[in-house]
Amino acid sequence: MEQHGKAEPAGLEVVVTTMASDSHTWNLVFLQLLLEELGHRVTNLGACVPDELLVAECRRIEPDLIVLSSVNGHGQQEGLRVIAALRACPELRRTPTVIGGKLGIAGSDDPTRQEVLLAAGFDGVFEDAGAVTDFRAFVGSLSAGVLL
Ligand code: B12
Repeated sequence: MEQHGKAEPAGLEVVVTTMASDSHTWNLVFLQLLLEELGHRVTNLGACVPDELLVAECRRIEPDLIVLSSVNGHGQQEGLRVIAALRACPELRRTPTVIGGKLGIAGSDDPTRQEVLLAAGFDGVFEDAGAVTDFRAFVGSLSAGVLL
């Protein structure tokens, strides 16, 4: 498997961020603490991150994993825009990138959302009740080198 980022035995280098419209922060704090507890290093870009800054920071950090979180209901729309910008950078084209939270305004039961986001380039979409458990398993497989 091709190696991405600067993964060391000590854990993954992870960027946690939300997107331009979203001012919620406790979701980001939660994800940072969860990932740090699992032994990974986190750069938390905070709320309302403009696309240009998000992409520039990811290019600078060259993370092993990018985690987008959104809860204000615009996550799907914004996620589609941001994943296109990330995948347009050769160095981020294959960086594992996931999105989660409350991604629309009609709850988590939109059957097409996951499909659309995965087709757009995300490696994982975590939205429903089991989101955190599934995310932990995803991160575990990444650490074990399964997806790197
Ligand atoms: C506090 C809050 C605010 C505060 C935020 C302050 C701050 N500094 O964060 C303020 C007042 C600013 C705010 C504003 C708004 N809010 Co608000 N807010 C909340 C509230 C009450 C709590 C959010 C919170 O902190 N939760 C604690 C964290 C830890 O939980 P969480 O965010 O849900 O994240 C969990 C999961 O979603 C999941 N998760 C999140 N991201 C990810 C990513 C991955 C990869 C994974 C695996 C899991 C995951 O893990 C977390 C832990 O379980 C929620 C309602 C609620 N009870 O959830 C509404 C809520 C999120 N807000 C909502 C809305 C609509 C707004 C506004 C649009 C309201 C308005 N008309 O102005 C604005 C939007 C502002 C903006 N530009 O984004 C809606 C979103 C609706 C939707 N998605 O369908 C909610 C759900 C309220 C509601 N029921 O309608 N809000």
